[in-house]
Amino acid sequence: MENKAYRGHVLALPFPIQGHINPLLQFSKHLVSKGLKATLATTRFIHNTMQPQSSSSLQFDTISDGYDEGGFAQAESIHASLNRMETIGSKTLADLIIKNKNTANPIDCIIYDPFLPWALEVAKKFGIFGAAFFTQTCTVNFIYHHVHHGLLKLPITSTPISIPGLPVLELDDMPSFISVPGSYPAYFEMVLNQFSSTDKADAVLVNTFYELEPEAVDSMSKVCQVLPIGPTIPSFYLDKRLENDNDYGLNLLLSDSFVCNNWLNTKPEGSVIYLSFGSMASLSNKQMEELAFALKGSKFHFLWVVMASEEAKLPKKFVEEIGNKGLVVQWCSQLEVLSNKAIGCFLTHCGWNSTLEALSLGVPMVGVPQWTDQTTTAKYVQDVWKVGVRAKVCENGIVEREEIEFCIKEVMESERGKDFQKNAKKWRELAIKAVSEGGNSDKNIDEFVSKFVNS
Ligand code: UDP
Ligand code: 7WV
Repeated sequence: MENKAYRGHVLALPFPIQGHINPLLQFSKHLVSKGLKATLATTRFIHNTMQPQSSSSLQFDTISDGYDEGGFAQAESIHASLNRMETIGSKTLADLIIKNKNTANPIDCIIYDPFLPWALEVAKKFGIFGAAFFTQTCTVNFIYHHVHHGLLKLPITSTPISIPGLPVLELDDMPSFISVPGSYPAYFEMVLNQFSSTDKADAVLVNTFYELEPEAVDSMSKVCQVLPIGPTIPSFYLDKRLENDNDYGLNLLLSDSFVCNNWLNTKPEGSVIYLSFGSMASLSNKQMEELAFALKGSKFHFLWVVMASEEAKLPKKFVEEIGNKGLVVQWCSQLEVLSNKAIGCFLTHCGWNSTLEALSLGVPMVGVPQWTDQTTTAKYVQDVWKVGVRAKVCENGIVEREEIEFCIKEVMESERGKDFQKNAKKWRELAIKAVSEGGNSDKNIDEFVSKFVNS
């Protein structure tokens, strides 16, 4: 293996959570298909708690974020965890680079999550090509870029907000760190800090595709050259160009595909609502209750991912009472579910991966965003991509059961719903085109590789 003539060796360093690992892992597989060796560096904690899929064409290695035993979510504070990740991450990343130095395939390029801007400094210390890989929409990145450079002053005192290349945005459409001043200051600093390093990065990659946000990509390209390379969905679900690429292959939680598929396969086409709030779900008891009652009251079947940490928030006896109408699971293979014909709509928190997966598989959505970039993505789902509705939130911050039922009906059975379906199919076609040979994302991947590879 070590003697194989690779065109180069890239090291991919994701922020160590599911929603950031998936896209960088998939992108690495693309690079392997272009003749490169790719190593994905996870944390020791992640490496010790799960098994990467053996069929994967990637190598796996580790750095430490300083939380080898319990993971960084166990840290005393967000601020402390990010600092520790920087100190120990920088040191162990350097060790990893050194370890590869005198081998047949030393590291030529580091692709880092800009949530970890220190990775670029380490790369530069070793004279290695460094590429930032953004895991949120170009729109959201551009908003943060504006704030970081003082072009958008906070707190926002007049609305709507105009940013070149973006539709006019209301306060509620902005990322939560902006619309809810003072919320998660350490994370807000982290998302703004993404731009502390991009001027020095040798390339800036974004997991989106040009057609989804052409004006945002064009606007941002005026300040730094951005290369949209997405969607980073396993090839099996798009153009099927990569062999054996039908799963992300690094799942932090176990799913029971057999149970989900069997259940879905007994349901008529387009008859099931799929619900998930992603890997960091943390809803209030009241919100869980409103969702539960809405589902019970609606006439549609549903498949609901309720993570173990959220289960206690379900109304008592809910699972028994719904019978065969609904299936509640702790985790699923979301791509498998979304591509099942039985699914008619995805009620989602609008995490960027989930949204991109729904667009790529042509599934219309009900957006129930919770925080971070999800609010902005939900705005686009409804008003830009026109593939669904965004649920209205009451003064108490809750989306009430009547609103949930209304949104579900809009998507599942209204005239507008037919348009959502048509538009979703269109986005699927465009996503396939973007990653296929000669498509915009495919060309950008080639351009990226040519920046650090000689042959
Ligand atoms: N996911 C999954 N099974 C589930 C729920 C989610 O495989 O039951 C995957 C989903 O396909 C996506 C990722 O987890 O790739 C979640 O990322 P996203 O950006 O949507 O949300 P986050 O977890 O970062 O909030
Ligand atoms: C995890 C922690 C903080 C943030 C995110 C994930 C995200 O939005 O991707 Br800001």
